[in-house]
Amino acid sequence: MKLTPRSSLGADVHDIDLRSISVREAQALKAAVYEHKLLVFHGVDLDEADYVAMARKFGVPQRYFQRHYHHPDFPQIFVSNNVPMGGNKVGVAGTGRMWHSDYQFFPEPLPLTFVMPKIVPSGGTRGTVFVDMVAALRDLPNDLRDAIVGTRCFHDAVYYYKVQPFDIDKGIGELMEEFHREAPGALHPTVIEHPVSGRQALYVSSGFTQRIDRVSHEQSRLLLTRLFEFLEDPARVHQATWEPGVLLFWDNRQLMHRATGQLHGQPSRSYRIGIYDGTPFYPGLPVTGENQP
Ligand code: 7UC
Ligand code: FE
Repeated sequence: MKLTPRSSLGADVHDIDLRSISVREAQALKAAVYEHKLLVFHGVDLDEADYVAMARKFGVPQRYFQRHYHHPDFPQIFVSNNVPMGGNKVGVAGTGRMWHSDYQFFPEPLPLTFVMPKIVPSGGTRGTVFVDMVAALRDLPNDLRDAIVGTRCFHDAVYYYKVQPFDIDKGIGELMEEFHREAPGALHPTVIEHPVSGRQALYVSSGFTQRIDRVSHEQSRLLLTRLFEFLEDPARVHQATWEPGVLLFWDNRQLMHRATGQLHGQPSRSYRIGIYDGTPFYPGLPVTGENQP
């Protein structure tokens, strides 16, 4: 195995057969993802069963709360896809195109994410972009940091609900109510501590973060607008390009991300597996994922 840190963010990993790694090697790679925040594996060739088996060595694979995202044979695989499979629509097209951290809108967020591009549109800009939330907190203007330290934010994903065939004739309000029955949203500290390294990171995103708790509406809007402008400054944004044979692996406690670069109508498919890593998302939360089937 050869691990090469990138000058910007993350590290590239070459010369590794993920099909045959041991649980101990997986633990070492987990330590590497906590350290580097993002790992980009190269030369990866795993089928669905291999992929799920590999993921189990890192922790408990997640089953996404909405079944229409699931791969028909492997419910642990979250399918982002616009190409029919065996004549059927599988998964959801155009997921994760807003800045977010996975499952931020749940009380127990998702610690680690694998994304494996399966069909990569031509053009070369399809990828996932990331912002380092540890570096962002460190670089934040003092007055902004002082204003948000100690606060909590409320997160909600209802505005990204993808309408399903069975939703026909339902009102928007009814759809929102149904979504909130399963995922009512969640409060989290605006600055979280990493349970393994103790690093502090900002934990907000313009996709999911709705407001700062116990702060006036005006003040909340003002602070969040400043935060998002700061975070989304192109100088803070790092690209991991999708290529055949690439597998991305990142730490949701230290990065926010979004999918980029797909032109309308271009075929695109990726397979995500979320990992509960046996550690609370931040100190004080329970160890997540124990109730995954
Ligand atoms: O369709 C999507 O963009 C999925 C998004 C609302 N949630 C992904 C996640 O794990 O937070
Ligand atoms: Fe995501």
